[in-house]
Amino acid sequence: MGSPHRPPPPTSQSFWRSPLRGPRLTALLGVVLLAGITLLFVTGLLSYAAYNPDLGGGVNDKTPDKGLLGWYLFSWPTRPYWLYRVTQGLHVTVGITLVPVLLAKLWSVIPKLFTLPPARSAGHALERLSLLLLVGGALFEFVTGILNIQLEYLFPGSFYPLHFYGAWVFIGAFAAHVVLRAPRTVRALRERTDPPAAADDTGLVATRPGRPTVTRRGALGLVGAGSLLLFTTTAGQSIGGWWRRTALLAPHGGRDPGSGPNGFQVNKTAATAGIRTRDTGDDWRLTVEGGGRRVRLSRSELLTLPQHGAALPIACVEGWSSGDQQWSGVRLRDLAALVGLDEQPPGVLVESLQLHGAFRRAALRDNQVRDPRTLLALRVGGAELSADHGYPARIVVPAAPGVLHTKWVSRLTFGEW
Ligand SMILES: Nc1nc2c(c(=O)[nH]1)N[C@H]1C(S)=C(S)[C@@H](COP(=O)(O)O)O[C@H]1N2
Ligand SMILES: [Mo]
Repeated sequence: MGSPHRPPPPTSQSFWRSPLRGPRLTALLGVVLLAGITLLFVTGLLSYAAYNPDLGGGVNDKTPDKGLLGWYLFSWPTRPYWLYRVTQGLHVTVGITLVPVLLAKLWSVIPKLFTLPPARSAGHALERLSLLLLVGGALFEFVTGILNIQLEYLFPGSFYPLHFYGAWVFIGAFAAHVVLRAPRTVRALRERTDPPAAADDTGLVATRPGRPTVTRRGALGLVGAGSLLLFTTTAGQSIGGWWRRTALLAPHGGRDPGSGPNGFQVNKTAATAGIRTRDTGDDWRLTVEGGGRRVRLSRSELLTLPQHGAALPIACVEGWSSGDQQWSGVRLRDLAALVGLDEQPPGVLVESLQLHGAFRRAALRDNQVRDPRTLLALRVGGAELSADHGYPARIVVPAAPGVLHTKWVSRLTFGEW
């Protein structure tokens, strides 16, 4: 026997009492998410293309079984040189900024999660299943993305496949949701106010509303303020330089990289990569292979080759950037010419001294090798590279993700590998 004073269960619409809920609030948050998530998806796809995943041997590809999901891959360009810094900075910054909006949106529809019966019809069952993929997919993508930024590969290596396949599952459910809800959203945005519960066919409006503690405008303001706070404490890591100090939430912002020409962001130190000083001393040689030939060069020999400069940033998938640094060293295409590949040099496999780790080697495409700003850098900001920045030599490539900027290089193989 139900006592009149027992609170209703969450499966009852009268359990949910906030007078803020309603189709208009949900629609407003939904439109912001539609714009934001579309941007996240596009910049995410671009980031994957920027990794050169379809280069021979699958050296760079963390999702070799992607099949048709790689349909859109194209040759990532080398200009403008700040391209990846912008696309990935947007991906990470917008992702973090959207967190309060996503949480508010989920809050605004949470009564629907408990609706009984679980399915009224086959169509309704299908719709609820797609909502499961939608909500689960959104949470999964945000959580894996944020963990990757904050904790430096909590799931080493497997972050990429998780985030990649998760994105496709999520975006499928998201597209279906946008199409199904478009009419309702447009209607809710046209009507200036949310309907009273009696006229509400969305099941969002409280049937027994409690007393408001904040106006709807105030609630939206809180969400916006939360987003703004996250934005201002994150964006600095992508902008770099002085702005890094404002990046309170960006994990790499706090680590002091020291001062001087080498005083900028270090992702992985020589010590953590297991680089021993005796391997980078006078006995170090660079092996250049290709076109059936092989040359070995000491660092002083490399310094007698024509030296070129390029102002380029390191920009990591995690969203941070070093800002433009003045690198100098030998053009990769000049090194290809040393083994006779001076006309239309091919792509290159770059290998480092490092014995273990996912990023000890990387493949660059022919357009990257041919760009005159792609260097085997020996110096930065007029000084020798520091051990942590890749001494004796590291790769820099315009517009490419940080992961392709191999440090402690020991071997270059042009063409087939
Ligand atoms: N040998 C080697 N090179 C490497 C890496 C690595 O782990 N090992 N990390 C890469 C990644 S993911 C990035 S973002 C940049 C970071 O460069 P930095 O530490 O000089 O800022 O170096 C790249 N080069
Ligand atoms: Mo990176």
